[in-house]
Amino acid sequence: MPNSIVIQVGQCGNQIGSRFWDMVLQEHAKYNRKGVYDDALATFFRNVNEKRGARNIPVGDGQKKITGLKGRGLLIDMEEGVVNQIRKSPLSELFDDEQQITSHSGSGNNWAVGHCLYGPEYRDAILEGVRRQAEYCDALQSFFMIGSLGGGTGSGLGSYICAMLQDEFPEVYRFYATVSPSENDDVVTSPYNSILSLSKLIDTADCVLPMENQALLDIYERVIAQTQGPSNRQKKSAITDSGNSTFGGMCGLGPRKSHPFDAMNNIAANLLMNMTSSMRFEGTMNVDINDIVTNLVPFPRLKFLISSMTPLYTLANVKPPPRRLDQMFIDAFSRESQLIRADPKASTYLACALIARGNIEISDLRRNVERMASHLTFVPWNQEGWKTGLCSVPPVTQPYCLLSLANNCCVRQSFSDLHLRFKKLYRRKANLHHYTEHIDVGDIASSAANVEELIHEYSLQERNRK
Ligand SMILES: Nc1nc2c(ncn2[C@@H]2O[C@H](COP(=O)(O)OP(=O)(O)OP(=O)(O)O)[C@@H](O)[C@H]2O)c(=O)[nH]1
Ligand SMILES: [Mg+2]
Repeated sequence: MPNSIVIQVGQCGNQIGSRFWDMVLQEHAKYNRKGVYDDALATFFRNVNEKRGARNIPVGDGQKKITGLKGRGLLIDMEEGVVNQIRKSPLSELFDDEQQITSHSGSGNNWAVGHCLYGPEYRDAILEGVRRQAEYCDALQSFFMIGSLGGGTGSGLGSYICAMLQDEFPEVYRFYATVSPSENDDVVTSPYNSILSLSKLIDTADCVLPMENQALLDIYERVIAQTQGPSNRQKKSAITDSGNSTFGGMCGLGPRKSHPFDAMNNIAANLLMNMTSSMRFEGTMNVDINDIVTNLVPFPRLKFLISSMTPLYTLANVKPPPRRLDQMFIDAFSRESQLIRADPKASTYLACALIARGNIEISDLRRNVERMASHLTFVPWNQEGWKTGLCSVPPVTQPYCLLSLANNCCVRQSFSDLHLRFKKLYRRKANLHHYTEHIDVGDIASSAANVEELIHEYSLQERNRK
């Protein structure tokens, strides 16, 4: 079974990463009752208790300390706050000191500080950390990076690390889950950071999974509205995992304060969980991570996959109202379910993957793909551009769910919005001097041109629709 390493960078990256580790543990705890170190666990965890061999890994009650497992991950931030919180939580059992790389002052919401100062300064330490994790793997297949576009560390250092991985591990797939800032974001410089970071990722990642904070928030609010519960507080905790209950599989985060981003981060973490479900569990039609890149990225630069997950209440810890399975497929293509604010049905698909989990038959998949295909527009050269997968293991609280990953031209809307916000600042040279201390103004202009070119390339595909 292939192994993957998670590299979480900056505040947002580490906070989403924490949710991921906690939830992935829950999932394995539910389906690995005997505590056997198996292929499924090996994807993201290594067994560090050789004496125990493959057996007796404490799994499943959410109480016992983890003593036999370490996560295949690196926790990187140029300030200490978030990583210190992880250190104080039961999740800390998962990570040795060598897996945590922090500094003191952060990148001050400045991409250039993260990229040009901290990048070279921490390169050796980070590379050493990655190498060590890679050595622990039997078959390292992919890196999953997580970070925001709007801050300084996730965007600046994160994109630096992605380029470093491209140089040092060219044969290992680089997936990058990005979070774009909402318009009322409190980081004034986020448009600069986003454009500079995006430009680097166009050239260095194999596949980017863009999410927007506004879309995550909208989904969260919709889940709350759909969730039936006696009180608002209960409804909220259904998705935010409030601090009162132990929320975790083998370790649990234990009692802790819920964080405003928790609900949104759960959604983001679910994306990574579902995407890797068929790497981790058995299924009649497994979709490997290679398959996703090969099938969904037809051109090296057009590698941005929009995602949706249905039913929406999969994201909440509540009992689903009875609904038709087919509705889940219809919803997966709706604007409201997308993790960016864009409408794939009104735009052109280059390719689309559907990964279904749980008690779903191949015939359900076929029927729904056939039915949906007539409502969607695919590029003329890839009319049958579907990739489908079935993983028999459902998410923890629901009988089934569906992840859609699509290379769709509507993604350019997300970049156009960021580019517009960038231009507003750049035209007046507002805040620019913070960047030109570290990079040439020409570098900023060429990054913007690179993103504009990407928007143009997606527009061309759109125009070529039949
Ligand atoms: N969804 C989500 N967004 C977050 C979270 N934390 C921060 N953000 C968003 O990320 C952007 C700021 O980036 P951060 O991740 O805080 O910055 P950083 O990478 O730590 O970089 P510096 O603090 O500037 O060194 C803003 O758009 C925030 O709204 C989080 O936990 N979840
Ligand atoms: Mg920070």
